[in-house]
Amino acid sequence: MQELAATPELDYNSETYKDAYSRINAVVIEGEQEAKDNYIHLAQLLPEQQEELHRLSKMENRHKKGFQACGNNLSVTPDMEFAREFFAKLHRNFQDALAQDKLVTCLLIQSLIIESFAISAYNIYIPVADPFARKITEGVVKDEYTHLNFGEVWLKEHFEESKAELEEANRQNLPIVWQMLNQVEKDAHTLGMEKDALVEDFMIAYGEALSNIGFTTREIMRMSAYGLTAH
Ligand code: PL3
Ligand code: FE2
Ligand code: FE2
Repeated sequence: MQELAATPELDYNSETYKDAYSRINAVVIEGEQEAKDNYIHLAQLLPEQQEELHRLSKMENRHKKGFQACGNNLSVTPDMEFAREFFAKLHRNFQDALAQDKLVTCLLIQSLIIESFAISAYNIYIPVADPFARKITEGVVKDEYTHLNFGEVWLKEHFEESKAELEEANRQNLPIVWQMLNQVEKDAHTLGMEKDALVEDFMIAYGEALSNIGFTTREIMRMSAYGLTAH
């Protein structure tokens, strides 16, 4: 007896699969582009870490190219307009924070929220991906853990003075993540990914990051509740 994936066989070449893929693939490509730009912007606020941030930005560009290849491989044209709309709120909040030199908020949005989002999405995707995309995504997700760590390290070193701004940035941005997930829930399901699993993996990655930075379990519980319940 073999114990393989519990999901029924996915037909990667069906129109249904490819239609859903055109949006999910676009969202991931746009996410990598957003991350690439954000690391360049972060280098303005953290000049002493410029070299490292430029290195991270280049990795994001490679990720973007990898996911573009995944779309190509399935003959899917990514719906980039959908994806830009999908990221619009997080994009605007990052840009607003940047304009006000709010480094802590920028780090929360890029290093914690976007990277945790990527880690959860990619881990859930790997077991149901086509063989070409699986290989690429496995390589990418390893990098994303190091990106999450970059933000953790800085925020841990500056925890006391960053704490209030982190809580405020969490309150403003975490609800947006749940809105984003709702928008792709149906398409993700078509690709064999369940929303509950995505939420669970996101909270594990994000909660662990908050814990490593210095938040207590009680504080993490309180912060995680934002957006899940009505606020
Ligand atoms: C950071 O390096 C990249 C950021 C990418 C963020 C992607 C978010 C995707 C959310 C969509 C959830 C559906 C699953 C997608 C699986 C490939
Ligand atoms: Fe990435
Ligand atoms: Fe990343």
